[in-house]
Amino acid sequence: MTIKKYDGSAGGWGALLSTTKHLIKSENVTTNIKTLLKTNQDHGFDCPGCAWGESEERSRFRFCENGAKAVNWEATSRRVTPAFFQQHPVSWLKEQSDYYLEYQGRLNHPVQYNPATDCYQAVSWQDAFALIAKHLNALESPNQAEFYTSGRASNEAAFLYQLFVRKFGSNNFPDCSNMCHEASGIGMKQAIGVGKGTVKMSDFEHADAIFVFGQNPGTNHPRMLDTLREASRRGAAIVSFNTLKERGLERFTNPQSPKEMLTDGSTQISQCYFMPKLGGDMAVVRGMVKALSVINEAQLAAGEESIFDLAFIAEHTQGLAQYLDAVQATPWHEITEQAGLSQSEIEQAATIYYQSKRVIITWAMGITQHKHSVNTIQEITNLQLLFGQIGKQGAGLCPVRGHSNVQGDRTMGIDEKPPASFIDNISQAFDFKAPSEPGHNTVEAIKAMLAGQSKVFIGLGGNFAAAAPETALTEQALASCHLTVNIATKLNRTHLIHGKDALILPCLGRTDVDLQAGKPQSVTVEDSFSMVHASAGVIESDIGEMRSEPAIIAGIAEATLSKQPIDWSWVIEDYDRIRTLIAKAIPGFNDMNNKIKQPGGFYLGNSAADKQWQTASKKAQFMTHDLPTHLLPANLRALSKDPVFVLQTMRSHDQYNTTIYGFDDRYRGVYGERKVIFVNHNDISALGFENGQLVDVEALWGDGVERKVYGFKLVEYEIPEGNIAAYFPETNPLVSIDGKGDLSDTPISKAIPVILSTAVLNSNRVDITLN
Ligand SMILES: Nc1nc2c(c(=O)[nH]1)N[C@H]1C(S)=C(S)[C@@H](COP(=O)(O)OP(=O)(O)OC[C@H]3O[C@@H](n4cnc5c(=O)[nH]c(N)nc54)[C@H](O)[C@@H]3O)O[C@H]1N2
Ligand SMILES: Nc1nc2c(c(=O)[nH]1)N[C@H]1C(S)=C(S)[C@@H](COP(=O)(O)OP(=O)(O)OC[C@H]3O[C@@H](n4cnc5c(=O)[nH]c(N)nc54)[C@H](O)[C@@H]3O)O[C@H]1N2
Ligand SMILES: [Mo]
Repeated sequence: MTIKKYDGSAGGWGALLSTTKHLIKSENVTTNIKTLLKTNQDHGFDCPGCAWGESEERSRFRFCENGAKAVNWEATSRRVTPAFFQQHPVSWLKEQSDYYLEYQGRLNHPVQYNPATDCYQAVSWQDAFALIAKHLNALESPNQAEFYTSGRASNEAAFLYQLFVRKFGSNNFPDCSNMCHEASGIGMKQAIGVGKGTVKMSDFEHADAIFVFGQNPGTNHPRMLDTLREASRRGAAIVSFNTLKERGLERFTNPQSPKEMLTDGSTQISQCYFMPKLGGDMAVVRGMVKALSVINEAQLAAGEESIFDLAFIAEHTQGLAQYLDAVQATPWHEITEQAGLSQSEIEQAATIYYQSKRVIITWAMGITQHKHSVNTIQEITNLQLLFGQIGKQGAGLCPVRGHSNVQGDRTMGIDEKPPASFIDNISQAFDFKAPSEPGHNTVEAIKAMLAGQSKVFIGLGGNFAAAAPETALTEQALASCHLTVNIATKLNRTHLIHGKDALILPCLGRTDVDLQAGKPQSVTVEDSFSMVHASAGVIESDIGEMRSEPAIIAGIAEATLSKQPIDWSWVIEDYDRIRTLIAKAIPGFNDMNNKIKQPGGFYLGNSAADKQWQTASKKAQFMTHDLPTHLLPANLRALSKDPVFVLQTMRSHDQYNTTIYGFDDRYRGVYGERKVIFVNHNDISALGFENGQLVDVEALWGDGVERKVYGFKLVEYEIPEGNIAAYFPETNPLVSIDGKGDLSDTPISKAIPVILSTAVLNSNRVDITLN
């Protein structure tokens, strides 16, 4: 392992070199280069890397280093065949690293677990579908099955999946969103009547300031850096709040700009970079509003106009007085203690905010994976409402989604608690009574499986065992099922934690040409800006027995329900037919087949952006909450006699969620190792430890359960004292299944109270490196 401080800008030659390295290492160099050139182009495919949108100027190449990694990873010529499974029993595969499992290549044949040999073995599609139907139809209640979705599934796949499951009789739709942006949806829905971001891509061209909270775009949304770079060059203020110094938020060289590349130029991204404590963002925003209220009062006293947008507030909102009372009642010492920023830093941020006519606020997992995430998002919304920064050009709220179609999947009804209107629409369009009782989210699904209430798990993509909290319990939950089914492109840990019966069903990915009845098909996705557009794979390779996700879902549905409520086989012969059904049932999708032919697709609209508030009061709602107390130093100290740290679990530059592409985290200067803990220099000294030392990490959830991971290397880093950071999924055993966000139920993976001790053993899975 090497640690080498990264002094360059994000992007630049490093990104280009890394893209090239990944291309060259792949077995399909030319095909993959050609493939990359079709990423995010009209008539190309939507990048499976992230849910950032496209600017209207679509002639340019639109891929980034990490998009290239995602594409290469999928477009490998390596194959996991039935012969591979015959040679490698499940018990052996379980001992291998996550990297090893996915590196073996694309799954190319449906396989079924054989307990006699402990191996998966080839099965026909027909027998696989029949086995699923047998298990599902034997259940006492349709609610005894869990239907998981990861956010790569297309609109077409997701729509068919939910239609099948609802006709079968359940709303049990745990999904990756439950672990991701759930709080954004809930927080905004209550406050402004819509659970999606209110901005369009073009708004970034008009914003005077962009506030970025709890997000690492250099790694996770690299195309967003391009947008921020343009904004910064035009003079917009970019203000970042991040507990870590993330290189991509500081400086960026666009690898697709010949001038910047040749002149070694780069663009400063953030004008101000604040490093609050983990979970301190709600206090930061409260402090900003407090500072702004003081400025406001001074203005009024001087006989000047209010700095708040009083006309907007009067016409469009409710609840301001109560909120301002709460702000006034929150003392500065409470705010600064929680925020980990000084009053003057917060005032500086507030000044930039109010001097900017148009402000966009973006956020991701640093905001959504906390206990108080819904409250934080509502505090952010309050600030924007106070200044009329929603529903005008260049302004608004922008939760930056994760998986490339996670937003679309929700629109299509992958929702365990669907609104009544959605259920009515499905019931009417397909002439059956869709179930209205709420189903299970991710955490509830794990609990239902553990309790023996749910007996079947079906995963449409994803890696449930590795992504979900409390690895030991999640694995126990899956292993207790009568049947586990995974529809997947690549082998992963979830496939090895199998039920009594188990199937792995190999599917086509985003980059593959999808032929049905001899004709290539396209699917559609929705980005973070509510743009729906078509995506068609471009790679023709040896797909063996792989089938498309819609075809697999249709196969399962037909075996289980026969031709109810639709003729499944007929519908998948031409995906226009699926879209006709979507158009019939989902608002905003009328004439979908035509609308997706427009370059760039079509905009679904956003009621809040139109200043239509779909809340009970028909107004935008200021939401008033107390600041959280669980992360206050005194409360942390009470958990142990040893120093208690707050741990966030996050992504390295070389991973896609549970998919590990490699062992480097270039911008953070870590090479060849993933089991690291980023920690402040002073904390290392105070503990009497040394930089580079191995430690064991124990979580303290106060429930007496031991949750520990072993043998992590300390890496000195710019991070607030008392806060530490490490990668998931290695640290998921530390996340408690009961440590959930209020209202969102999202596992708290950004604030785990832990203690560190000198490593006693260095166990865990053996990691196998590429070279
Ligand atoms: N290459 C790549 N792209 C991806 C993914 C991937 O794994 N790899 N995953 C996709 C998915 S599903 C998602 S959801 C997104 C995730 O995108 P991000 O949200 O950027 O992902 P994380 O790595 O979890 O990073 C969290 C960031 O927030 C900061 N942070 C953590 N806690 C706090 C806090 O309390 N306050 C503040 N202010 N900052 C905090 C961390 O330091 C870090 O910079 O990316 C998507 N895109
Ligand atoms: N501790 C901690 N835990 C977290 C997080 C965190 O920050 N910290 N982040 C959470 C977040 S934001 C998310 S979104 C979840 C992610 O949870 P998931 O979405 O469940 O996990 P992924 O790692 O994205 O899934 C990877 C697998 O998807 C399959 N796959 C890839 N492409 C396709 C495809 O096109 N079709 C199909 N059918 N399968 C495909 C491959 O087999 C691959 O192994 O993890 C969550 N877990
Ligand atoms: Mo996510």
